[in-house]
Amino acid sequence: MKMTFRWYGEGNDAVSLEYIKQIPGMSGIMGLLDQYAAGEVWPEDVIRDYVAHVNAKGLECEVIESVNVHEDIKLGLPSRDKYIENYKTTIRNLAKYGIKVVIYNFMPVFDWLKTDLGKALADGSSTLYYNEEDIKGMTPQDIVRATAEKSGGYTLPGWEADRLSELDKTLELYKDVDEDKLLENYQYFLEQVVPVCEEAGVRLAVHPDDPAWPVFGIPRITHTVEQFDKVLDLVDSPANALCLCTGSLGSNPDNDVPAAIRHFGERGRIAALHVRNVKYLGEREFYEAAHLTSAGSLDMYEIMKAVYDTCPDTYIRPDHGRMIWGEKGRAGYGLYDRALGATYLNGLWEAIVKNAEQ
Ligand SMILES: [Mn+2]
Repeated sequence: MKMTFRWYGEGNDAVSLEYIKQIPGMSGIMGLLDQYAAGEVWPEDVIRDYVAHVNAKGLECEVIESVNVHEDIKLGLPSRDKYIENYKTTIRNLAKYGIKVVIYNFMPVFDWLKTDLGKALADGSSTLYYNEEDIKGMTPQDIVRATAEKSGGYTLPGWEADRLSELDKTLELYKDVDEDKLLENYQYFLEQVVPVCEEAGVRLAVHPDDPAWPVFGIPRITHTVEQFDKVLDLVDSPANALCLCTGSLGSNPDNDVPAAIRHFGERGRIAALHVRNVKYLGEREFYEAAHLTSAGSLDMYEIMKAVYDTCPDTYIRPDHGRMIWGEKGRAGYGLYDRALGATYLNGLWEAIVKNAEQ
């Protein structure tokens, strides 16, 4: 297992690489270049400089997140071929500089969705929160506006302004796309991109829908074990893999997260994990809790044990943290609570490893 940390790039993250390096047991980062819109090629020289910069601080950069899939690919529009070619070029460019895993998602229109980015908890910390009741009174346009207003001026992955400015048009186009059609469009994408990944030595890792159910009646096909089985069967290759995000998949209590890790780990199809805890408050209502098992509703020991038993060589990062100790920053991506999370997960890991060696 390699413990990593998400980092948004110099000038785009309140957390420095120096601080990340000081977290015990941190091997590297999961990086991203969010200056590029979905469908654009990530240029080779920019990737080269980015990786060299991270390496110079004593950290690895083997995982890249948020190489976003252009909406036209998900919609199956004729223009998709151009964007698929660009995607292949980006994969090849990333592989040249040592990237082994590329995390992406196949969520139409919306990426992750929360109804409050700074919900106050009883202990004075704040966190991301979702309540389906709040969504019911909102249009998709409302939620985009609310999320942008609460971003604190930080870019939020999946909420790129240029993409969302076309929201009305995009929502109209999705009226003709049901789950079967979306899966068909997904297959078209994977059939072209996965062979390029195999050749380049990169594993594509799809991130689950967050939350793990459809929103605003838009189809979503990556939030249950059965759906992921279908996705993995579209192109049966180790390069067609998952980034199992425990907090996204686990937002729905019907998903047994440790069992899902075992299922896909045994199939050899987990390339990376985001590990976070969630606390259920009611039907489709939850907040992102501290990583500790007792702070939320997921069993973090069982999660790490399932990783150890079925995919021990994977990349992990502590996912979203709360804002604690007065820290201000990008929602979910402060330093302190994620560092605590990494340390806690490393502690669980040490105990699991030592217990297994006895
Ligand atoms: Mn995640």
